[in-house]
Amino acid sequence: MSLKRKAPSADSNPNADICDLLMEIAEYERNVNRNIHKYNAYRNAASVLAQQSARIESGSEAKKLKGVGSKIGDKIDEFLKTGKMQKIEKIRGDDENAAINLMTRISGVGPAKARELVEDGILTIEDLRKNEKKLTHHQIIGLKYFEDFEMRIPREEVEKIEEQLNKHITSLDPDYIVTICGSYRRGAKTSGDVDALLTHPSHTSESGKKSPVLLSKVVSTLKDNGLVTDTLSMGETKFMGVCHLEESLPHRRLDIRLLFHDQYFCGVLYFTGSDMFNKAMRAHALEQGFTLNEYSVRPLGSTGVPGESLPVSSEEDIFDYINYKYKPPHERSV
Ligand code: 8DG
Ligand code: CA
Ligand code: CA
Repeated sequence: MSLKRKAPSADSNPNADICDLLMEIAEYERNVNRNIHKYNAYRNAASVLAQQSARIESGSEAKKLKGVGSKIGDKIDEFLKTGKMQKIEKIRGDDENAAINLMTRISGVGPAKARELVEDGILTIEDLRKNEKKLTHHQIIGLKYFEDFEMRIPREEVEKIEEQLNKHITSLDPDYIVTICGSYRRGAKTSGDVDALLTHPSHTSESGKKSPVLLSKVVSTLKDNGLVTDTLSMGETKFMGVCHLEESLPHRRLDIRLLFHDQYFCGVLYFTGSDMFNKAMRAHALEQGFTLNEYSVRPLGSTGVPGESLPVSSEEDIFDYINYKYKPPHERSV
């Protein structure tokens, strides 16, 4: 999963401008100050605001919303009255902040590495391209495709990538199951990357390590066919890399996760997101006495200890267990 989160503002959000500013401050708090607490506070406020159907008219109105505290409320008020936020002006005016923020946009570069580079006097992408020896393999590939990875992927292109993945993977074995999750599965018109989940009926938590299904074999096939061009990182269950459809198109970020067949739908639910939706659903599960994660849904005993994983053969099963009204993927973009 990338660390880079997107503003939750949708096309129809009447507070989109405020949400974007709050997300800009959120990112500054995470990337420059490394203050995850403030990062979450700004992000939550932006998310709550994005869910309002009408334009917020004042800071005091904003403060009435759960998730908007008094300091953030004041900033919203300042913006509504003056059209500006001093905090934003300050953030944008500081070259060092801007450079740290820029560096964190490179795949594989986190806030600590970004600060280290800037302290070494590297302030631009051009500077960094002359100093590749400071970077890991992942970061070098992230830098190589910096411009490409910044571009959103049109839905039609994800459809083509999906088609190619399916074709090559099922030619290896027709029983493989591939699902593209993330924003694409939620129906988004564009996506930041491609989140592919993979399973096979013979690959279960029982068969476990003895299973002959290997992610490395799948990735080799995709490389042989030219769809996958680079590897950022490769584990037994998670591949992070790069794919490319044709010369005229940018290179795209592709993640492939291999899941056990009996845990597949919990994974599909989790990786479809959005992460705000997941948070809300997990909280509801707890209220109903269940613990839910990317692998399983389990009942909590009277002492709060999770029991055995419940059998799941669809996403609907999970909603049913925790007594949550089923929401199709396109209604999960909160
Ligand atoms: P995008 O790529 O189009 O920008 O959006 P996305 O597909 O929703 O985001 P993503 O970063 O690719 O993450 C895919 C899913 O992973 C996301 O929809 C829900 C799940 N997820 C969580 N928590 C987190 C988290 O902290 N970071 C990330 N990156 N993903 C998370 O539930
Ligand atoms: Ca992703
Ligand atoms: Ca994604």
